[in-house]
Amino acid sequence: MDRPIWIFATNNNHKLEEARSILAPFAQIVSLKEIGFFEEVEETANTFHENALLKANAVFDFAGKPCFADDSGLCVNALLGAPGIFSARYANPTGPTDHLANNQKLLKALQNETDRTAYFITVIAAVGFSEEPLYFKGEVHGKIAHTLKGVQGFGYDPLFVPDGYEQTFAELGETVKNQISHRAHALQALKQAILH
Ligand code: ITT
Repeated sequence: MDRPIWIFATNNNHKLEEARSILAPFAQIVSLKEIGFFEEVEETANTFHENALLKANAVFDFAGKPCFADDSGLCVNALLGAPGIFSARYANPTGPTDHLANNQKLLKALQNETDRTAYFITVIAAVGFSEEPLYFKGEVHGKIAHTLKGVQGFGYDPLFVPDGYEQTFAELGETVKNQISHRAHALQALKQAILH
């Protein structure tokens, strides 16, 4: 049977690669570039759910085909959930995402903290699969390291040590990350709901 075509409404190529590697056996994941969508959708809402829906709706309005978006971030307990929905814009609220500056700002914010527990969260909004939007959530819990370690992945991966491991996501690499990450859990839930 032919795999269904699902558009992934993201401008983040790392997210795209992760989704393709997790969902490839079940669905063809089409990028925004492939459908000719080059707008930057403003994330103006206050929740992961609403921001994911903004991105998914904008692309669904353009393409009219089933699509999903992922809004995600890192929530640090000692920082009362920050950077949270502002994870991409943590060090540079109005300009482009600077992952190194984000990681450095996080290390500074935690320099006097003993509680370094944190979790990544992904909320997927899927539009065009049924009458109403569908939502899928995934989390992975762990700790923030004291220095950046590893070169794989993106964003806060060089600082995030998932529970049960001694290395960061950036050291562990995609095979491990794609089995246990927030995004992996949310994508598996999407797959289960749509394809059973
Ligand atoms: P799109 O909105 O185009 O999908 P984005 O990178 O701007 O791409 P978000 O608005 O969801 O995505 O912001 C996610 C930020 O959260 C991202 O820039 C990282 O700082 C962090 N983040 C999310 N998932 C991550 C992961 O798997 N590993 C490391 N950092 C992650």
